[in-house]
Amino acid sequence: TKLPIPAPRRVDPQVLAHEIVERLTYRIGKNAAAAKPHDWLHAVILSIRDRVIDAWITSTQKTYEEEGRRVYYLSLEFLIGRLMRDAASNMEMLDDMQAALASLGVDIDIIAALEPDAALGNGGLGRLAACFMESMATTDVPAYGYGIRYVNGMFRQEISDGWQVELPETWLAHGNPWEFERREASYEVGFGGRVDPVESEDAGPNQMDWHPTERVIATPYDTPIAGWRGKRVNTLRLWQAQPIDPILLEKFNAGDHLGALAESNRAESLTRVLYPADSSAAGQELRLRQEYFFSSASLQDIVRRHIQYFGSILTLPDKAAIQLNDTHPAVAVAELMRILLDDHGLDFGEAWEITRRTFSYTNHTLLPEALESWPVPLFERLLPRHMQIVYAVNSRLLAEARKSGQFDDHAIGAISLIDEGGDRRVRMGNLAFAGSHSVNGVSALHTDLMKVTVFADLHNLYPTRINNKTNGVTFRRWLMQCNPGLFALIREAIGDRFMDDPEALRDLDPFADDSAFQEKFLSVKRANKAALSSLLRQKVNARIDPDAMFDIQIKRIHEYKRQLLNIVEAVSLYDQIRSHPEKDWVPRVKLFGGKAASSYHNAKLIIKLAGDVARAVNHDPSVQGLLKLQFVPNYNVSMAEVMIPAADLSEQISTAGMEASGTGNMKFAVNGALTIGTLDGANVEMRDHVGEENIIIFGLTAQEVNERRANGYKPGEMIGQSRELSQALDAIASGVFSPDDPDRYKGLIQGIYDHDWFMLAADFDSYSAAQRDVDALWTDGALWAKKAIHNVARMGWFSSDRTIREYATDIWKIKS
Ligand code: DL6
Repeated sequence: TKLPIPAPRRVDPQVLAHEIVERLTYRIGKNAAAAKPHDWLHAVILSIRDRVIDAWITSTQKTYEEEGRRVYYLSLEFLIGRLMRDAASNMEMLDDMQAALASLGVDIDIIAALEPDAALGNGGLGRLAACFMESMATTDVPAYGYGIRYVNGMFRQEISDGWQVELPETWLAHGNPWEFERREASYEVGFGGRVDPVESEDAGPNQMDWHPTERVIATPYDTPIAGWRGKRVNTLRLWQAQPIDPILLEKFNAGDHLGALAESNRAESLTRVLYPADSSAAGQELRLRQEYFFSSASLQDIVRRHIQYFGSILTLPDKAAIQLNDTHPAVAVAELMRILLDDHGLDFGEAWEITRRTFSYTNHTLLPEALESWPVPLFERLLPRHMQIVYAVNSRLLAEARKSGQFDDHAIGAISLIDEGGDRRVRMGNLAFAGSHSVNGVSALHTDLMKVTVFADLHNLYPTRINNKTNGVTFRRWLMQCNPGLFALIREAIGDRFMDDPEALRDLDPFADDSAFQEKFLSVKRANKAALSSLLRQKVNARIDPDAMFDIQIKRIHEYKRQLLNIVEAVSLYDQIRSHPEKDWVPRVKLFGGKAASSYHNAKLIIKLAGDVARAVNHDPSVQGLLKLQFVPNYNVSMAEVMIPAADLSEQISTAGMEASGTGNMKFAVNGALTIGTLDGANVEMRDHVGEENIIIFGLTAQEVNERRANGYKPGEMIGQSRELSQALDAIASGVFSPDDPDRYKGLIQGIYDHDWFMLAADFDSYSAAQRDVDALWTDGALWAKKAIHNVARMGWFSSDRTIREYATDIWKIKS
């Protein structure tokens, strides 16, 4: 069924210009002559925000009147990026805003670039949460996002002498005009202390009295998130920690000035920084405190709202669906149990039933090092009542498993919420699994693997609980806003329907064979590449030819994502070009971007290697114009918005079975890049949608990776069989690219000879051959364009609107 296309809303630019000047005068206190660029930015944001607020209030009222179920998305990360263009575009006022500003002599692009990225996340998981917030508003799902208002989000990366340097990102330095502080909705959150039984006659059967020794205040800051065409505006509620007493005057007056502020500093440091760890558990006490802090504040808020509107706690699951974004908020399971047992006096079985019906959990990784667990003594010291609850849940869980008669001791050990091997630890994944009615993976392959790896035994115990929800991305930000050239071209070809129904992009498919359209498509790409070239010239003084193939790998730096494979292949290509200058080599620019976790040595070394190889290659006259490498510093959402539309080739080359889904892969494809990738994560489903002739797949499958590992994989043998690979590895290991420190990469390369856990050697030849196929394809511009257009046309299914509709129907049981 085809949706009617809503008529676009227009706002008279003159009216808008008046509104902006009014905000400038009365909210910022300046006239146009005195206003600095940041003042204009704030005035513009305030004018957009005021229109968003009208829709926000209507949406909130509608939600209350409908009395339906609401979704609460608990996530320790929301990687939002800039909001100005996003909100203006969703409110359908971007063009009019541009005209209004032009009439005031202000360039929208200049002020838009001043807006800091809200980088409250590390990578894929956090950016997914941001896409979901926008899609929930677009698909009319009444939802609240709950997270932390980090004062310092993801660090700013500088490259100094080729090495990553981490600097604090101060996104709040100029204030944040999007948010509203809601002091009236603050809660106390406690830590530590002791637990006493409740002595009263009418106490609940499992009721306890927890007396924390430490308390902090959680204060919410609300940001409105507008959906497409402003249909619905939902709330992103981020908590900030504050002390109960801002200063201890007694100490201050006694001359102990530092001591007077110690408690205050301790409270505020709770939400000061985002842990920059991705795909590895942070493992520190402060992290557990952050997790409990935001989970507790969010649950208190949800329960308070529920009781206020619906009266009885017993109906909570009918009105609230709480989605746990990974295990970071998994302690919320124990917190809800505590509230139900201790504050509401329910019996254990009833409380557990309510809890399980309320929660659902999304798993985002199978990497063992990323699966969160907490030492029992730490958990018990910080959260003594929750520890009791975990034990109580565990004894019932294990009793149920034993009673079923299908598990041996080993399987019972795997189901347990407590890991008894080594030091005893609370397994947050198992807690989230046991406490949820739905557990989902984020791509078909990932979900299948979950069932046979991390959650194999829990899956056997609860065989209907695991389900798949393949990730998606919002096409408003990742096509319509970031690629205005392609957006206009698509509209010209197929009209506007795809703006409301992304799957209607399919109407573009026949244009893949239309040579006039191909040319227009290629000229849009060329313009995007020229824009990226000039940005890189300005930022890192790089000279990049927009006519070369732009081959891009941007994502967190991690060994499983195999930036190293890409660099080693570049070294091998460099050798081949020098050995055979007579061949028709395809000019290529290889761009890399991404941050390494601060403590991840090899990831930092890989960044250094990219820079070292780039220096050698880029200065070698024998490959001039044919091969160039560039590491782009401080990769973030805003940089992605420029790089992705400019890509010809998207590198999605993780070791099969290790990338849960990927979402960058989707953004590149819908922007008309061809993917070179393994059959990993959502690449598998992308191949099914775009067609295997329109994607370049190479390497081992997840099953083959598994078999190799199980059968005693010998990387040395593989390297011996590949002249290209062994030469490239030898060059790197022997210091060809690091004459200042010839041994710099010895250990890194030795790791490939010794164990090669990420199967670089096993996949190298296949990757290299695939790259030469890519070269051959590039020489036929029309064929390349045809395949790229098929990618754009067939990626509609990967809209996060589709993903959210699946969550809404299958998990949250609400209409969207
Ligand atoms: O589901 C979003 C995103 C996936 O696309 C990536 O494949 C996956 O690596 C990422 N997972 C994380 C791990 N964090 N934890 N835990 O960011 O999730």
